[in-house]
Amino acid sequence: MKILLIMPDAHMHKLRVGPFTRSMREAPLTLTTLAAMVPEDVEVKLVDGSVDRIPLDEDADLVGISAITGCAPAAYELARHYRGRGIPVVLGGVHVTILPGEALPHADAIVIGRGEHAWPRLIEDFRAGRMRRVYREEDLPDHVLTGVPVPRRDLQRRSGYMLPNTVQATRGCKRICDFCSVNAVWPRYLKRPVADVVRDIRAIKGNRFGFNDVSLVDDVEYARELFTAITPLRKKWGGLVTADSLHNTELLDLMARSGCVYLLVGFESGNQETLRGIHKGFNKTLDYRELITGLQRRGISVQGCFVFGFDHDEKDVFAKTVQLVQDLRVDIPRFSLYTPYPGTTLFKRMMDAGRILSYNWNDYDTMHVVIRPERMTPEELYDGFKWAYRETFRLHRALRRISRPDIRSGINFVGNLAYRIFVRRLYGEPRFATPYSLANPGTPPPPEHWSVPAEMEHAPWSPA
Ligand code: B12
Ligand code: SF4
Repeated sequence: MKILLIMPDAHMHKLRVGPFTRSMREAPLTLTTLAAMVPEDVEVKLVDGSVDRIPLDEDADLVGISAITGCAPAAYELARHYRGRGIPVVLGGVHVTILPGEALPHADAIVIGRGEHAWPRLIEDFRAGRMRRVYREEDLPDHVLTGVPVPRRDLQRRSGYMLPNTVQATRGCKRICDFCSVNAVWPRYLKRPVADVVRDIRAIKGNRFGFNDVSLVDDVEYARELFTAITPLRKKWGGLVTADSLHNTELLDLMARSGCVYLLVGFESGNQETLRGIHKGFNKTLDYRELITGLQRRGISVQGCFVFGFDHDEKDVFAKTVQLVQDLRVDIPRFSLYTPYPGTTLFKRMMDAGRILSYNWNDYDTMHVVIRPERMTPEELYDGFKWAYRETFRLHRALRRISRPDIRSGINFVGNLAYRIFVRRLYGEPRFATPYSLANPGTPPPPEHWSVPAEMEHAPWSPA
């Protein structure tokens, strides 16, 4: 038996030089984790469309496709293709978990939620000729996520990623920012046993890795235990944390000692009222400078994320933010557009207010304007967003940010270079020419797309 596991091309973060394609991001764990659950006697091939060509003519007995919202239309298109060739297709991932009723007609079977347990069960059922249409993650009583295998990194094209080694210790987040999908997908904060995480890090060849947890230090006790356990491994690592967690200087020291050299922090806005409005009032704008210097003093590079298009944003927000990231000397700034992912409170609020401009999931990459902004036109928001990117990564600004004696790594240089290339794409590629897909803005997901019809819940799959 042969299984082909695919992630569609996410387009962003891609660097093409001649025939070479590279993702300027970390390697996802999605396919490598799923591959590790496949029985040993089954051949498995992994294809990440962001770094590999998708082999449309490949032979396989079963195809599994992972979908995040921005890639859902591409996932459905790929599913149509392989099903057209007579190969059964399983869909899973973040978007399938949020809108299972939308995904189901595109697939022979879907997996809702985490794949550990459900995916091996599905494979077993498929081989025994009793696959069902719908599989769900099982309940975990203690918020402890056991049974995650060591990812099959050997099956992924390592040279395709800026950071080929990734590890995940937790899933979910205890906060509920209004725009964030995380709570719709992982309603509970789950922690893996520290010993399992250490096992995965030990399995890494090389001395650098990234944690792809969305909120690594939400549970401070757990974080302490984890960082203490990985310190002897003497590896350098990066990850994502919330700004408020950076007040804990004891934890910061521990992180730095354990090898942390890079953190992505969602500052989102320089306006406290905006932060309150998006349920992220735990970010205190007055503290930003101190938090950033606290990290830099410890040799940790800061990728600071800011979002445009909030209801309080006036037309001067772009210039103000460009100035702010310079003043704060954010090592690697990153900008996104306020995007109402389905399942979030923002989605509901925008839908009720009739402010959603596009339901075409292709536009949900935080690089398109999909909601009507409150205090400017969609075009003004889009132009301002692109302008802010261009200005921030002008050579003199980037150089000023990165020419500092206290950060020793090449991370800032490479990060700023990557975004300078991204700015060229923002201004050059047809996909970024208009605020959203004007010709195909889609329609709202009907109620039946949010859940699985009762009669399908235990329905058996039958080959077409
Ligand atoms: C690596 C990563 C990426 C990679 C690849 C994403 C991908 N999967 O296609 C890249 C760099 C392309 C990327 C880009 C973006 N990303 Co991203 N990314 C991640 C990140 C940090 C890690 C993914 C991962 O490895 N998870 C670990 C694996 C094990 O979990 P998993 O993918 O959920 O898979 C499990 C289950 O879902 C299930 N499963 C998944 N797929 C399948 C398929 C089958 C067949 C089966 C059976 C099961 C199954 O089984 C797995 C094991 O349990 C996640 C956050 C996170 N920690 O998950 C965000 C995340 C997926 N990204 C997100 C976002 C918002 C973005 C960007 C918009 C960010 C940006 N501005 O750059 C862009 C979007 C690009 C686009 N065109 O749409 C959101 C998704 C929101 C949504 N509703 O889609 C997440 C959840 C982060 C967040 N804070 O909300 N991202
Ligand atoms: S944006 Fe960050 S802090 Fe807010 S809910 Fe999402 S993961 Fe948690």
